Amino acid sequence: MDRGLIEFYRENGYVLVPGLFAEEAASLRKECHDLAVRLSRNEDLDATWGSARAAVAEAKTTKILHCHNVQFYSAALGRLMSDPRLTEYAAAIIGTENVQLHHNKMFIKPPEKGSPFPMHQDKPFFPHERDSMIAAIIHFDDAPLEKGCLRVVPGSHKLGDLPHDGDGAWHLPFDKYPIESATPLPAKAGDVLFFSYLTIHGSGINTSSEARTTLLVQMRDPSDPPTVQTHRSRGQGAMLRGVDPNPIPQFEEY
Ligand SMILES: O=C(O)CCC(=O)C(=O)O
Repeated sequence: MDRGLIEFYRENGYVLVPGLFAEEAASLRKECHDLAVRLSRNEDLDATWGSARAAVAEAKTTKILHCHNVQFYSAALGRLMSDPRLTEYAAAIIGTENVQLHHNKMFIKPPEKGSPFPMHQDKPFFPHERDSMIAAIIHFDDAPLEKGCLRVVPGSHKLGDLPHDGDGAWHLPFDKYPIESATPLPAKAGDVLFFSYLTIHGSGINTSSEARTTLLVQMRDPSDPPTVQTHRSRGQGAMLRGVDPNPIPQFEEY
């Protein structure tokens, strides 16, 4: 592990680790696209934010395909989340031995019309006591600027909790935080982008001729409890590295 990258994260609230999954990116990309085909037989996978449609003129007709909790549909994607190449960085960034899954989301931004994400912090969606939550975006294909790569405001993880607009689908005010003003982080297939749930981030429209395919994994220290019981899902609480030192039953039995 490159300790310099961890230092970079502490200062900037994000870090792009190159090539972690470069070898398997193409096969995992296919795994994602096959999954989207299987799922879309039974449901509409579009997850475009209403606020994106309202604020970005071109987003009226865009789409983004998504799937929560991929481990219930693909063993390869499930294994990826506990792969030590990912979890060792996650542990070092969080500053813990133990890494717990909060949730994950596969996103496919389709060519020419892939939806944007308004700028936001993730914290309002699922606040935790010690702010240990981080996201890792695993890139399965190249994500240059024109594909709507992630954008961040470097150092914004130090700003604390910012007031968001919305009611559950939180975003920062569009006039103060236009997507184009944030720093784009183009990535290559196999790169992993880690960022704090306090780091301001979003992404633009995919206007390129190829899909942008990613898996976003939200992880936390299992000893950092949520302050609000919200954003719960079936796979939440699974250990990706180490142990849960103080396990408590989180859900009623199904
Ligand atoms: O994948 C992206 O472009 C951004 C996703 C995001 O910000 C989110 O799901 O909170």
